[in-house]
Amino acid sequence: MEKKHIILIGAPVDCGKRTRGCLMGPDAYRTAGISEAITALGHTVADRGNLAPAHVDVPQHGNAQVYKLAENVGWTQTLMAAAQDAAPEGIPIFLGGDHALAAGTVAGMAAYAASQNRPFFLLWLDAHSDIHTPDTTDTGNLHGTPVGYVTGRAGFVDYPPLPATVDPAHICMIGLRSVDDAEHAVLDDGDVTLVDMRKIDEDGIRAPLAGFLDRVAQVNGLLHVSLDVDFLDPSAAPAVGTTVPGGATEREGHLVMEMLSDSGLVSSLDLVELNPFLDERGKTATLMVDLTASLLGRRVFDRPTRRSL
Ligand code: Z70
Ligand code: MN
Ligand code: MN
Ligand code: MN
Repeated sequence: MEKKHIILIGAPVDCGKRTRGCLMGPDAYRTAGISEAITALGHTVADRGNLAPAHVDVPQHGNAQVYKLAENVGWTQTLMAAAQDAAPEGIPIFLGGDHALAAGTVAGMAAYAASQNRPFFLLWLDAHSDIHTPDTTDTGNLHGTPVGYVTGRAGFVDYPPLPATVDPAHICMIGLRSVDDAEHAVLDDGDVTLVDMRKIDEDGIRAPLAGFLDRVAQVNGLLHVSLDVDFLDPSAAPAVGTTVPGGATEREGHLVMEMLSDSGLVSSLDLVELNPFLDERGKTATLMVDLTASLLGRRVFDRPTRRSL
């Protein structure tokens, strides 16, 4: 794989839901050796440390359930700027933090793509579709809304204006198994490519991902990958607030990352929803670091292995 410059950006976002602990995520990745794993593959790494959210004043949202709106808006502002700042210099990896951070990272990367006149694509690896708005969320947890924001849905009144909206036809979601009614209402007849666990069981994870990557490659697109820990089955990745059984296996996770690596299309990555408080002896943090290494070129063999017929 071509040698890259990787920029680690700590985003200890913990305001996207009520269960606390994701703020420890960035340091758990560092403790699990993320810099060393990347350097070992021949890439260069710059760790920019942890960011803090901009201070903003916003009125209480009309939906009284909405939790910590001001902090979410502040993080969105900060991370949108951080993504646009880092993208010209290398591949930013955002060390989360919960999935609320993707409102900023995806919006920032989409703005960068627009500035380069490159089409922008989003691969969402998650049990959830996270396409609520502050008005449709039942829980008020804004980590369930970042895709709603970046696709330009109404209701994000106090958020920064989007420099570039993401075309739903340029989004592929893989690993879905927990989608709320209000999310079905936008997804069922929409343009997002939906790969739920049934599709993975029937066709394997390779075919739908290959189809999406072909589409990105055909137009020389720029691809942001947002990896939620709960994409994986909780037996492999237990360090999440709400476990959703029936997720992707460790092997499926690695295959996805290896295919992304081979494609050469990935411009940026979110590692989100790791709650180190809930981990088992660092197992989930370590797996997320290993998946990142697969994405950046780590292989068992560096050439295709011989097959017996
Ligand atoms: C639900 C909600 C969610 C992640 C949970 C769950 C959202 N749809 N997202 N965990 N990563 O509360 O809106
Ligand atoms: Mn998510
Ligand atoms: Mn999720
Ligand atoms: Mn439906």
